[in-house]
Amino acid sequence: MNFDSPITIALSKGRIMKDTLPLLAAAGIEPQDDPSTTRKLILDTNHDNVKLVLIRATDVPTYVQWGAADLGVTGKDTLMEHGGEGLYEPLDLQIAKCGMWVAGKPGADLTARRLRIATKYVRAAKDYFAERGQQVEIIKLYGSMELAPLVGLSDLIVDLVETGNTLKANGLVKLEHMCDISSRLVVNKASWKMKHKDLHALVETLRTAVG
Ligand code: PRT
Ligand code: MG
Repeated sequence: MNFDSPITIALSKGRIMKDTLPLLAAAGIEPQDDPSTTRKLILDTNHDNVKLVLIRATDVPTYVQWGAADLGVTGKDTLMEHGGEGLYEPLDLQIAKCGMWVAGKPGADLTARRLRIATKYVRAAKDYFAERGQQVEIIKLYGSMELAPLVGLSDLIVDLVETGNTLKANGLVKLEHMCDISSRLVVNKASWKMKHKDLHALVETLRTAVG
């Protein structure tokens, strides 16, 4: 591919990076430094016009929304919490897949009144229980949700589950499947108009690479 406009792509280190690099490589984009070990936050690529910015997973939609990056890769979970303002979501990259689940101790009663739910995913949890017509108290956490039911902070958690090993190691079980999660390509709405030729071609190349 050839890029006429400067393009900035936002990625987060970890599983999203690992699964996105092969897709970018299929589009002919290769970072100059090893993104998993470098301490740089802005990486040059083999294209003069294309840069990668490495940011915290939860910050990717924000950078793209404000146009600090033209496009980015972010988990559907993160996107749901962000709300998606100012973003297009043209492509499901089918990577970093997992499920969003209600989990808790075995036999926990999901229909009990005034359930306390600990989660990083406040918006998703609120919407889910509101749809069931259930009043719940949401406790916002930033990580290690699995601890909450063990120490009596909450009755249940809402978290992502991939293998189920983390729940199992803490004596918790999956109780209800909320939705499937995968990572999405997000594009800044203004960039999509102003750099349409380049971004459209890139999205279509990535679509083919995803298969
Ligand atoms: O870590 P940081 O606070 O910077 O941000 P982050 O946790 O959002 O980033 P990262 O890189 O950990 O996750 C990026 C994206 O990967 C998420 O937004 C999800 O869309 C996706 N993803 C896929 C997952 C998982 N699978 C996953 N298993 N993200 C997190 N997990 C965690 C889960 O929260 C739980 O603690 O792994 C644990 C469960 O894994 P299993 O295999 O034991 O079930
Ligand atoms: Mg993490």
